[in-house]
Amino acid sequence: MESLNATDFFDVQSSLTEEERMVQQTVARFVDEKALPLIPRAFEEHRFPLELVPELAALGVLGCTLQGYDCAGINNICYGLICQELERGDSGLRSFVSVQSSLVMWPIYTYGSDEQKQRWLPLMAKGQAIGCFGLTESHGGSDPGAMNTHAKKQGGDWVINGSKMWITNGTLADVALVWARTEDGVRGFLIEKGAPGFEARDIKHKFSLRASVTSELYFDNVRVPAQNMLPKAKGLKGPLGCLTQARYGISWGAIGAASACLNEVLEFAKTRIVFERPIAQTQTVQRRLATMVRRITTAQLLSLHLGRLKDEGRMHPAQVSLAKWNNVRMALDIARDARDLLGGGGITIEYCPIRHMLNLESVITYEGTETVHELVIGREVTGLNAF
Ligand code: TGC
Ligand code: FAD
Repeated sequence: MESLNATDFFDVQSSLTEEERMVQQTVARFVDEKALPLIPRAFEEHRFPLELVPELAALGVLGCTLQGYDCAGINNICYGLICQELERGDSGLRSFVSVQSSLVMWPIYTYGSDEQKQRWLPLMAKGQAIGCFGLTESHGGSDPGAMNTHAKKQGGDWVINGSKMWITNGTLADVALVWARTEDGVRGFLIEKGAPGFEARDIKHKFSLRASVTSELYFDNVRVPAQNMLPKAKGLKGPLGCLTQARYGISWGAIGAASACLNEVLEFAKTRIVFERPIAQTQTVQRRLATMVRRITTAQLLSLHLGRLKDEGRMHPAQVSLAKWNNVRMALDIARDARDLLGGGGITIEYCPIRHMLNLESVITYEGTETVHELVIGREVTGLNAF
C-alpha cells in the first residue's frame, strides 16, 4: 500500500478539479522558486517584497474570483488554494493578496459604481494600483461600530476627519477604502494617495508580519468628491461583508503555514539523532507529529467544504468564523510545537516555524480575534448577543 502524504492525509488533491489543481501547482511553484528565496531575509529586514507584486499579478491571483475587469473569474476553492500556497511561504504574502482581493477589489466590485469599477479593478488586477482597507481605530478594533472617523457632506463633496490604525499596505496604497460614520450610517470612501490632508505612516518595530507593511492613516479635512463613496454599501454590514471574504481566505492560508511547519519538522525529526536514535522514533514525538497531521487534515476538510458552500452561495458568516478560529488556532499551535521540536536551532531564521509562529500571532488577532469568533458562534447557537 502506498504511504500517505503527511500534509494531504485524506487525499484532498483527488477531490479537486483539474483547474483547481493547476492553480494550486502554479502558485506553489511561484512560492518555491520566487518567494521563498526572498522571504526569510525580507522578514529579517522588516520589508514587504514589493518586487513580487508584478509576478503575483501575472499569475492572475489579484481579485481572482471576480468576473470581468481583467480578473481571472475562478472559483472560491481556487482562491482558497492560492491563499494556502502563499501563506505556506509567509502570512505577509497572503495578507497582501487578501487585502487587495477581498478587502478592496471585492467591495469595489460588489458595492461600487460602474465608474469606480472601471477605474480601479483592471489596474488592481494588474498590480498597477495597490489598495488598503481602513476599518480599525486605535480605541478598539473588535467593535468597529464604535468608530470615530466621520464624513460630512459639504456641497458636492465629503469631508473626512479621523484616523485608522493597523492598516495593511497603508503606505503602499494608491487607494484607501476608508469606512467612516455619516448621518446616514457607516459608508465607504475611496481616498487616493496624495489627497490633501491624508497621511499614512508605517508602524515600525513589529515582531510579527515583518514581511508586510502595517500603517496608521490620518485624515485631516480630507475632501473627496461624492462619486468616491461606494453607493451600495450602507451600514456596518458593508465592511463586515468584506471581512467574511477575507476570513474565508485566511482559513485556507493557515493550512499553508501549518503544512510548512510540519514538513520542516518531519524532515528534521527523522534525521536528528538524540539518545542514539532519531527523535522521530520516540513515542512522544510521534504523538506530536500525529496530532499535527490530525489537525491539518481536519482544517483542510473544513475549508474545502466551506469553499464548496461558498461556491454554491450557501456560506454563512458564522461558519466562516468557525473556520477562521479553528484553522488559525491549529496553525499557531503547530508552529509553536514545531519550533520546540527543532530545539535551539528552531529559534533561527534557518527554519520557518518561528517566523510562521510570530506571523500567526497577528493572524489570530486580525480579521476578528479568536474571542470575537467564539462569540459570533455563541450568538448564533444561543440567539443571545454577548458582545
Ligand atoms: P452586528 O449587529 O452583528 O452586524 C451589523 C450588520 O452586519 C451584518 N453582519 C455581517 N454581514 C456579513 N458578514 C459578516 N461577517 C457579518 N457580521 C454581521 C449583520 O447581519 C447586520 O446586518 P443588518 O442588516 O442587521 O444591519 O454588528 P455588531 O456591531 O454587533 O458587531 C459584531 C462583530 C463583533 C462580530 C463585528 O463587529 C466584528 O466582526 N468585529 C471584529 C472586527 C474585525 O474583524 N475587524 C477586522 C478589520 S480588517 C483586518 O483586520 C484586516 S487584516 C488583513 C490582512 O492583512 O490579511
Ligand atoms: P481590541 O478590540 O482592543 O481587543 C483587545 C482584546 O480584548 C482582544 O483579546 C479581544 O479578543 C478582547 N475583547 C474585545 N472585546 C471583547 C469582549 N466583548 N469579550 C471578551 N474579550 C473581548 N485592521 C484594518 O481595518 N485593516 C487592516 O488592513 C488591518 N491589518 C492588520 C494587520 C496587522 C498586522 C494587525 C496586527 C492588525 C490589523 N488590523 C487591520 C487590525 C485588526 O483587525 C485588529 O487588531 C483586531 O480587529 C483587534 O482589534 P484591537 O487590536 O483594537 O484589539
